[in-house]
Amino acid sequence: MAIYLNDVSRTFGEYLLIPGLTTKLCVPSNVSLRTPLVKHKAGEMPAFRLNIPFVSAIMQSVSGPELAIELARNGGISFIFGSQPIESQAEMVRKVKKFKSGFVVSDSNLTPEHRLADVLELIRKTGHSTIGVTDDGSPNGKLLGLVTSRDFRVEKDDLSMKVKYFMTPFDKLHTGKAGVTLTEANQVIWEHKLNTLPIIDGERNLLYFVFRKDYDNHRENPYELSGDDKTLLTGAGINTRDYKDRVPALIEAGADVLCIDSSDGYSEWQRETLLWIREQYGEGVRVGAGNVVDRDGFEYLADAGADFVKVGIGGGSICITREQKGIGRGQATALIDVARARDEYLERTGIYIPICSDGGLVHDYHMVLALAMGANFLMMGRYFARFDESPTKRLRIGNNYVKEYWGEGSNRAQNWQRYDMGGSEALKFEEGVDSYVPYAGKMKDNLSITLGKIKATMCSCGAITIDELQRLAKITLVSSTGIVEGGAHDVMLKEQT
Ligand code: MZP
Repeated sequence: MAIYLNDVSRTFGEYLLIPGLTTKLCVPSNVSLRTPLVKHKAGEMPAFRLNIPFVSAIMQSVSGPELAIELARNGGISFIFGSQPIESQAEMVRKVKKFKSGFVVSDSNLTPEHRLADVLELIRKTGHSTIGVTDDGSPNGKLLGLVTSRDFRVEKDDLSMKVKYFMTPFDKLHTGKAGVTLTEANQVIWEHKLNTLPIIDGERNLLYFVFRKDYDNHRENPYELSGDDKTLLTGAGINTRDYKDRVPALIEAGADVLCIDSSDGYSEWQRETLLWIREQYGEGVRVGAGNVVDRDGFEYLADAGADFVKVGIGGGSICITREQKGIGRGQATALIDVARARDEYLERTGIYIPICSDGGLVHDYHMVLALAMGANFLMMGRYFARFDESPTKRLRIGNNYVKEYWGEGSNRAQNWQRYDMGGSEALKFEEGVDSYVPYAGKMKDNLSITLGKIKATMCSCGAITIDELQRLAKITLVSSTGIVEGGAHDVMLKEQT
């Protein structure tokens, strides 16, 4: 006979936090959101910690290099999506690792043999009006000159004119040497009234541009998540099919943490993948696994060597797995079950394995509930997809701006490895949808509001760390009428009258 779990499968919207004593120490400026990312022995420091408990979903429409850079600069980490060829994923990882605040790898480059028509086409495509002229047209080729809008007149010049005849040649350029600091580079820009300073290495290869206009954008970021070598940290998604090729390429590219991306991670394929990584790299490569929704799944992946475990099946905003396959569990119930298993595992083994609540976080208060229920960090797709930095297009629909957001299990993403059921049979049905989300502007502005709310709630609960929140939180279930009471009710809202 089947096993029946009699507890109702619940989600975040059904719970509220009851305030605890707010001491005078409990002010938002005292709150630390630092949290462990990977497994560690009790009482020891984990190899990786996050400065804010947010990670971005392993999705095409979310975690590209631009978002990864911005999230790491704000204290979280992205997992660059794995549903792409190995080399292009590795290239995205490299892009994050190469990022230096204020130093931009040139994305518009041509050779001296290109023509004015190519210049115009490139400007149209990238929207950038500074073009590096290198011997091979690559971002890091030997620098031969620079083209900006001051070097040509579209109305008068012949479109077939070669770049070498109108570029500003190398010997007329001011350049900075590798290793120059941002302050020094800006000093040169200021002294010589430049718009751009190319930075080159000893062989004259172009490394970066420093732009005058970026000057104000690069104030210190107190939460920035970087390693000992000062590069930003980044994660990357892997799957249980091509890991023997993908993992070495990602490690070579500089990925700091990996995560097996699967909608249902309680499988022998995940175990095999984890064991292979341990065999090859020992503890030197950190890898999360999942997703699971109960104690059994957690313990299986913990025993197989996972560095963290992701929790959540079917709760994602773009997910239709529950409708299609009838598997899943209310996200709050799943999290509470796995958090208990994590704590008991710690008692038994002395090893702490962080857990990540993945998917279904809609309101900011859901985030603080998830942390209170035991999540060490939160993975979000929809939240990040709305920002300027996500890789998708911003569109105008009627009077609203939106961004595209599609599931990894949709026909558009074609990420069938994530839904792999083994064997050679191709997937027959979709588990995700293609959608729009409301455009919300810059990540930094949104994060400051969300984190502000989380800190305020923690103070109400008498906690200034996530660990304290998890120990002190009093959580209550709410009835459906109680939920109605929680919103504005029995008044006529001015904006609707
Ligand atoms: P959300 O933050 O948009 O609610 O959920 C994001 C999470 O949904 C991802 O991290 C992933 O676990 C899951 N996901 C991604 N694609 C699909 C799908 O196509 C999906 N079904 O469920």
